[in-house]
Amino acid sequence: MSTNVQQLETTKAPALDQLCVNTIRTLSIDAVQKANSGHPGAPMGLAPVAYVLWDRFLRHSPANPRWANRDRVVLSAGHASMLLYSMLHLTGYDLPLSEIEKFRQVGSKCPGHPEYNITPGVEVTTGPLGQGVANSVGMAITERWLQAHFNQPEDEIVDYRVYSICSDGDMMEGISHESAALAGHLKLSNLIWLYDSNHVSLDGPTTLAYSDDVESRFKGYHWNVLKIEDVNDLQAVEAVIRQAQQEANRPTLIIMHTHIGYGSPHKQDKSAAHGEPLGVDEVKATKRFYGWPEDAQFLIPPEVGAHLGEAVQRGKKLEADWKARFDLWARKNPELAKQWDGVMSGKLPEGWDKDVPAFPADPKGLATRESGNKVMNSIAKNLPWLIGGSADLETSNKTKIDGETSFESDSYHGRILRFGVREMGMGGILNGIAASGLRAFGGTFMVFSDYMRGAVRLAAIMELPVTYVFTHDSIAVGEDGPTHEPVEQVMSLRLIPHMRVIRPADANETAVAWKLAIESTKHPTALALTRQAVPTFDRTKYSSAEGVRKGAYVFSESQGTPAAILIGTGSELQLAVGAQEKLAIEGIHARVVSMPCWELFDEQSSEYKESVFPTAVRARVAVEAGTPIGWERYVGLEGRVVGQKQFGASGPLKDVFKKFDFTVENVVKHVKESIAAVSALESKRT
Ligand SMILES: Cc1ncc(C[n+]2csc(CCOP(=O)(O)OP(=O)(O)O)c2C)c(N)n1
Repeated sequence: MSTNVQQLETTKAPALDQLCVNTIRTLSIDAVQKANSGHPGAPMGLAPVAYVLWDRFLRHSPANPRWANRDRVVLSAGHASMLLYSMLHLTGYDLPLSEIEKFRQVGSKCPGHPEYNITPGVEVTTGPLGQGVANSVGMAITERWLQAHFNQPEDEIVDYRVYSICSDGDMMEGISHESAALAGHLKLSNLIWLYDSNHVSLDGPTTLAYSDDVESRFKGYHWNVLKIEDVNDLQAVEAVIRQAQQEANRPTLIIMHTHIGYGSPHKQDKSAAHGEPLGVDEVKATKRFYGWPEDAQFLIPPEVGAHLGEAVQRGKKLEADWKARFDLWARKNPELAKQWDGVMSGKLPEGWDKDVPAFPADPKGLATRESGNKVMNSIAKNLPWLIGGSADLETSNKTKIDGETSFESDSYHGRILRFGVREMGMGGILNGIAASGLRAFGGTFMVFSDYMRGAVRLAAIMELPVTYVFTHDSIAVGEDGPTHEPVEQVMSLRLIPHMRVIRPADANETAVAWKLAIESTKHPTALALTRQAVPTFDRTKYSSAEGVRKGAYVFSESQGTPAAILIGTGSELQLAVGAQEKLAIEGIHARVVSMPCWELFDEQSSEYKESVFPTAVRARVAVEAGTPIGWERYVGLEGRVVGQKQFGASGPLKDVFKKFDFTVENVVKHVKESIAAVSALESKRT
């Protein structure tokens, strides 16, 4: 590919436009150069597209980045963050130049990759390639759902578009396949992906590993596919985006032929422009090519500032016009207006949990996936913007919202999301929905949570209150065998900062767990639910399930001072209770603690923690049908863990549990061992 200045294409744009485009480029170049870190190449190539999109199409309000009916732009190629920061700064968001000058420095509003909650105007956190495009599908789904739910025949208050700027890397990642396929199936014509096809990725030319026929691929997904041969032809860019907007039945992919590092005499079209500063001399040479003063840094010509800054007034006007429409609509539809307020503010409607059932004691009980379904439905009835579904496991995950229709291309009001067998896509889509205000849940088998882990982690980073319904939460899955039996998943979800993992023991704990998930405003929640029936404990005999709110609670007190503490989670709480009863017969007093959520327990006061786990009681046994790694933190060095160190086995649940020693007898044995270990230590001390 050509790389010298003479061969570079010349601009076809009028002077002010060109000045704007080059300002975007040079701001990006200068910020990366100053930080001595970052990715200048993509912003240099994409600047004309960003300029046309923001200048001629976007309906946004820089003075109010969270205006509900704004168009969304998701920069899925998060490494090109300086493109976005340049646009946000130039169009008048609260992102001063001083922040751009601190690009990639601690505390800057311009971190290495765009981060939700840090930079006004950044819609979602991106960086792991592919996630952003999946988020954009979730946003487009939300827009269609909001339209169906709130718009009235003569009063429309929702009509925004969702754009995503994506790159070769996004296209290569599997999550883009999953989410694009679903977007095509759902005919999300409000969705436009702008694909930066520059034929270069980090290691070199994309030909090293990538020869997809992207056009055919997307046509196969039922997308409208358009092309821009030269993004420096601003009129062509404008015409194609306009054409994309006309499409009424399909999402649109615009394949744009661009040059990474456009204008750099020695780095254009090379991976050298991808992920490192151009270098002082190359910056100068590039600026010369742009006709830019080569020593100027962070230069914004006044006419550029004035022109792009018009977005602020334009946005205020757009928002004011919308507000007038909105007020009229709200007067006519007061009930809906209340709901709208709830969606946009995150406030739950009054009485949202009034129908959550209390489950009567029942030794036979029911699976927590079953009780979870009942609880979820009782909430869904009073929380109209709770939507969700599963990755083709509805009957297994029990995620069906009763009496509701599916969200489909001909029924966008449906609240049941059908993700197909696409866990990764589901994870990213859920984040896009949650970032748009709806309360979203998604289900799959616990073991497949690994498939969507990247998105789960991002939900935690973004502090989005997504709820994951992860059923079949242990080797108790049984016959399906080791591939379907989670061993390390529950614990590994606990490793993700800011996550809440709740593994309720019975139906009443499940009710509190669901309530906590819905009350959460800042934490994603993973519900670990059983496939098999578990007894519903008699709460007149045992403590109230409200204890779940504290993460761990004394479920069953010992008679007299406890010699040991038994900790149970989920389906294994019953083993702890069984062991307590057996030990009591032998005169060994043990306390049972139910510990469905580590994270909530860790947030409690020292006094509360001491009241549940008195320091003096060091004989402790945790019982959880998952990896024992990590439980040391609560059972201590003399404690024991009845856990699952290896992969499971195929067989009836009872046999599998027996094979791996999940029995009351084994728990009793471990308690005695722990008591002996503590005694041995104490006798050595005396
Ligand atoms: C999931 C994921 N894998 C790897 C990376 C690291 N990475 C960042 S950019 C990049 C190359 C992407 O190339 P492309 O998307 O073509 O971007 P361009 O070179 O056009 O800037 C890679 C591998 C990442 N950010 N996310």
